[in-house]
Amino acid sequence: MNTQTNTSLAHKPKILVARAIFPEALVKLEAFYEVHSNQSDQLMSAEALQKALSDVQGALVTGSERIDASALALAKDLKVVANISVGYNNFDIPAMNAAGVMATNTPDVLTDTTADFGFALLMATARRITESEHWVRAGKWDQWSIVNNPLGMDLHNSTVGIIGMGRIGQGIAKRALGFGMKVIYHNRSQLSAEDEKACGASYVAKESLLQNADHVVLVLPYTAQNHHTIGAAEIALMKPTATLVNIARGGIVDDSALAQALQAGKIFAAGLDVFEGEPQVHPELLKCSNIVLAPHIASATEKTRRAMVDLAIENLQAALDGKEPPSLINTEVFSKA
Ligand code: 8YV
Repeated sequence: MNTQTNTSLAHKPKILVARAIFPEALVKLEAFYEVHSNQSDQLMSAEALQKALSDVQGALVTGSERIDASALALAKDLKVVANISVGYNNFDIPAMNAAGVMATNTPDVLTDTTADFGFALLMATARRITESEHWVRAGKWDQWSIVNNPLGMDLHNSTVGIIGMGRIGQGIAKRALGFGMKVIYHNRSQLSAEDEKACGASYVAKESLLQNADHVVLVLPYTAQNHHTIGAAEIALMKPTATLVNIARGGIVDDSALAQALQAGKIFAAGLDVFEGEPQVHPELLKCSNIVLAPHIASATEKTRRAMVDLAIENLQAALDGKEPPSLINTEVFSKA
């Protein structure tokens, strides 16, 4: 790890920036803190992270850094870990509570960017855009054809089934309405009548969603209960013409079962931005042509990534100033402090 320390500011609180961030954001932090930053962007080992957290009061991390009891074992001064991510399945919240460490995330600022991407992935998947591009690049396009061109599935007038109807799920539903799609959804809890109306969505049981949707989009948070929400049994309920899009988290889909289903033509196609064990991708998925693959980039526009970093910094600063961070997850730690 290439760790840089600004030693001239030793009287300032120490913080860790676990991954590369925008240079301007680093400069902003250096005005207030003694910053230990990992601008090499190389993922730290668990041991290096534990050591790096041992003498800092705050840390900015991403979804790739696991913050659990072991990471916190030597962290005697740590007050806050600010995730540059809305999902926080990398946080062991009970362990952070036990250590008295505030956990924060970055909701709202990425909702529309992520919903845009979910819709883009859905369109690319249904209309076989990457498969078509590979076909053109491979020189296989020798003539226009009614039937011997990559034929896709329509979005307009189709039914989209959204599993996980938080802010991003609702954003996708609103976009689907613009395409004249029928929107059904499944969620831990049903939305208020007002929210359902705003995104034209009807609540259905998971089985009914899988049976009726032409396109299934996954936007639920990863929890132990949500592990393999979609496996072989769920795929078996889907229409053979259906598509599946996962912009949620790896582990929500059983990637091995999905690869088998895609290879056997049990569903039409899949679009994946997240993978079990990413950045590794299941080798059988790589063999499928009816798939669109992306490297976990749903929030990746420069404007949004800057907004995520800024919100994470705001959270960290509030916590270190003794104020309640705007997106504090474990409020009990703040109220006890
Ligand atoms: C992050 C994400 O880029 O916010 C999330 O939950 O999935 C992405 O926006 C990723 O988690 C890296 O921190």
